[in-house]
Amino acid sequence: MNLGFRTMTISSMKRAAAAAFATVLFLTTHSSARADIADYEFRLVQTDVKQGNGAIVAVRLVDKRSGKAVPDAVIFATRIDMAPDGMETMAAPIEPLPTIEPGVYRFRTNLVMAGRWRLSLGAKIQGEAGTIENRLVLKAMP
Ligand SMILES: [Cu+2]
Repeated sequence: MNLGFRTMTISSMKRAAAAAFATVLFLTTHSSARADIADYEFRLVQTDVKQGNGAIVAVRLVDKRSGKAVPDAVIFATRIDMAPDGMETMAAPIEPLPTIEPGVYRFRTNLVMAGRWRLSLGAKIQGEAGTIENRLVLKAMP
């Protein structure tokens, strides 16, 4: 009776260990194939933008592994300021524009001053955990 109980316990432990091992194996093999939020980045479509009100800044969200543009990201944070030229407090209003090309995200802003501007973006990507946060530097041309 006692022996039988122990045998059963050991065999069930073995089963549990085997199941746990299989789970680890599954997660390991599958996580290596899965995308990570670090596999994505925003890139400026153009680094030089005409200075002034109504300036349009466009970024492409890229899957770095394939180089393909990624549509349908949810951009929840945008800020544009002159931090690269030592004017971090000099920020401009920025608003999203409708998408024309999938994976390209456009914004209208007011680049009141010529020089370097920093565009900060925070976004969520469909099917990916975590958030992407990028800071891009563009140049407002007089
Ligand atoms: Cu400035």
